[in-house]
This record gives sequence, structure tokens and C-alpha cells, in this order.
Amino acid sequence: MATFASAVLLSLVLQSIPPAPRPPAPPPGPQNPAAGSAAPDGYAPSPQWLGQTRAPVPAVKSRYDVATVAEGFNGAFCFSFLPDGRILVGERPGRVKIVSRDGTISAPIEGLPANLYARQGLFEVRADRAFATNRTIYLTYTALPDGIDPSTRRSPGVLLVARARLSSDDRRLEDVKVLLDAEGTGGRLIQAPDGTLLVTSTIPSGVGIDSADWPQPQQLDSLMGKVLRINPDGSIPTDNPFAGRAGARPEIYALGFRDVQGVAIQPGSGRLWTSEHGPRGGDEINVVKKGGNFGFPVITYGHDYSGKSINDDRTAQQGMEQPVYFWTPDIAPAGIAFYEGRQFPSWKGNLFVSALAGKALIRLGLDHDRVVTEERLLTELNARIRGVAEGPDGALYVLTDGNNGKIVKLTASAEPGPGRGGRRAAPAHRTPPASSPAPAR
Ligand SMILES: [Ca+2]
Repeated sequence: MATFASAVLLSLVLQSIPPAPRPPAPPPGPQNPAAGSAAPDGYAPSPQWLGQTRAPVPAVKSRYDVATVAEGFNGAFCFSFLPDGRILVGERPGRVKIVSRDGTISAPIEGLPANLYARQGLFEVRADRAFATNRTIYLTYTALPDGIDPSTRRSPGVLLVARARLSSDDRRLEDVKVLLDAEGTGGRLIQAPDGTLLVTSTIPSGVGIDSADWPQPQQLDSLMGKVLRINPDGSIPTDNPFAGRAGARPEIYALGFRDVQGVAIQPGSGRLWTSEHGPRGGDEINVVKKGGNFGFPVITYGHDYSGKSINDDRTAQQGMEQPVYFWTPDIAPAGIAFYEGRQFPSWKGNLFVSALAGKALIRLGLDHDRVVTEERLLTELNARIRGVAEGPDGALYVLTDGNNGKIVKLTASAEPGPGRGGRRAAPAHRTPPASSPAPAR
């Protein structure tokens, strides 16, 4: 177990990585009505540049129609589209279902790994980019190691990454093969344009972090608090940034993450973007780059849940990457997606962020990797939002959390003008309730 001192040493080593060049800050826009808000303890850290937090609301409110696609999910944690337009949904206790184009939800698919530990559960289910020809599905889930008494640990399972083939009748996973023991929990997975699998492995966090887990995101001999990169067959790409370095795990692609809950590949750039739960405050959006150190727990824009500052409220350090955007107080960001469709021309290139505690779908307008506007949509649902994805029809699909969860879709409003239910955006940028219960994140 390395100490915090070794983490600091590591950060010194990594100072040789130059900070990413960023475009200049945009000119000040209309002031964000939430700008006066702060965390429950009044903590409101200063950003490194204008627009890194509390970006102004856009001048024009978004208009959209909302329709329910399917409902009745329990603990849905991920969803993604199959090439034929059907939707793959994963529920945290270990169920995978397929939603057909008419909204029918299938029975749970059989053949999930027998060692799936339901308490920590299933995190991601996603089809291979060539699913139409190879029927390959990737999963991240938790398994309980042999000999572990789950009552003795808060996060007793380990994160496994597996692949399987969906049977030709869509009812069963076959040939399940574990690709990686990723050590941590909370794994998200997405396939990069080059075919490699990008996997997040988080430290057991939630409300507070056990002392042994604190330094893990900075330790190169641990897979926790990392973005990992493996080949679809489980082998390790030879061009990973730490491959061949003594004492470093070759699977590591980037480090210094606390609790990644959303991943998306940016169209065009092909870069991985992530959403991350900070501690109390300091929820982040990051653009992940190879070998980058994203700071936790050396730098953060949040406080510990105990109310204590973390590392003397240090928010920046040379050699560590700044988040593209952060929220203090929390919104609890989950799934994220870029929009490229034709239904909403003004949304093209925007990043959509689902928010659990924030109970909104957040639209971030971007200028390169700067956030220039923030608009909160779907607040009228008053629902914890778990995921977002663009459908093949160019509509934006949203997954709600918890019991009796549903998938809704946002489509372009047929007629301009106010008045019809569900068509107008809710008042933008409502401050999340200060009393948002942290454990529910
Ligand atoms: Ca960070």
C-alpha cells in the first residue's frame, strides 16, 4: 500500500506532462441566476477560467416534445442502442433487457455471469461497434472474490469486464469470457474508435472514502480511480502510456479519478469525455487524455462529506489536468452523450449530462473544450436522470433512475410558440436543492 507521500512523488514525476492548451475564455455573457449559490457549507471554489463552472444560460431556451418510449425498469443503470434501433438496458441488480422499437421490453436475457454479485451489481452493457456481424456484447459487473465476507467491507466485490455473444434469438448471452479484473467498482465502458475498450474503475466512494482507498487513484500499481484501456480480446495495447514501466499496471490509460459515472466519445475528435462524482461538491466533466493525471485526491473542487477540506482546498497543481467543467454544489452527474442528430440543429456538438441529485438533463454548449452555456432541461419530470443517448432517429433519449424508471425521448417541437405541455423547456438553471441527500447519489 503506497502512502500519500508516494502519490505526491508520482505527481512530481507527472509534472513533465504539459498541460493541455485551451482556447481563450469566452467573453462574459448574461449572468447565470445560480451564480450566487454555493455548497451547503458555503464552499464556492474559484474556477481556473471564466466558464469552468456556472456558465451562462443560453440566450434562447430549448423547445422540445417529450414522449415515453418504455417504462417499468427497476434500478436501470445503463442503456445504449443496438445498430437496428433497439435499446439495450442494464439494471443494476443484474438484468439485461432489450426494448424493441415499439417500446416492448423483453424478459431478462439469460446467461449472465453466475458470479454477478447483485448488491454491487451490473454497471454497463454495450454492443461492440461491429455487433451487426459479430453479436458481441461487453459487460462490466461485480463479483465477490472467494473467501470474502461481504459484511466486513463496504465494497466487497471486484469489478470485472467481460464479453459475450448474444444468441441469435436475442434471449441469451453465450460464451461469456472475463477480459479483466479491474479491482474497483462502478465501471463504465465504451469502445473507442480504434476498437479498444475504455473502462473506468472507481474507488468505493459514495459518502466518504475509506482511508486505504484515498490514495489509490494516484497509485500506478492500482487499477482503481483510473481509466483503463484494453483490447476487445482482453490483451493490453502496447501503446498504453504506462506499458513497460516498472511498478505500473499496463492497463492504465489515465489516472486521478474519483468516481466516473458517465463516458462518451466525442464525434470528430474521437476523445473520451467523462462525468465524475466529486466528493461534496466538485462534480466534474473531463476530457481524458492518454497518460493524464486528473488530480483526485490531490486536487478537487469539493469538500469531504465530513465537511473537511481535502488537501487544504487545493484545486490546481502543475502536471494535473483541470476538469473542463465542474459543479459545486453537487448535481451528481451520470450518463453523458454528445448530440449529432438533425432534429435539433442548435444542439449539434453539445454535451448532454444526466443529473441524479440535480434532477435534470443538462445541455452544455461547447467551444472546443470550453463550456460556454449551461441549460437545464426536463426539470418538469422531477426525476433523477441516469442516462442519455442519441437515437438513430436523431431524437435524444433519456433514462430515469430508481423504481419504475422509464426511457423518454425528446423530439423537435412541431410548432413554435408557447403553450403546449411538455414542449417548452423548464426554467433554466434552477439551483439544486441544498439538502440533496448525498447517499442517494
Ligand atoms: Ca479531477
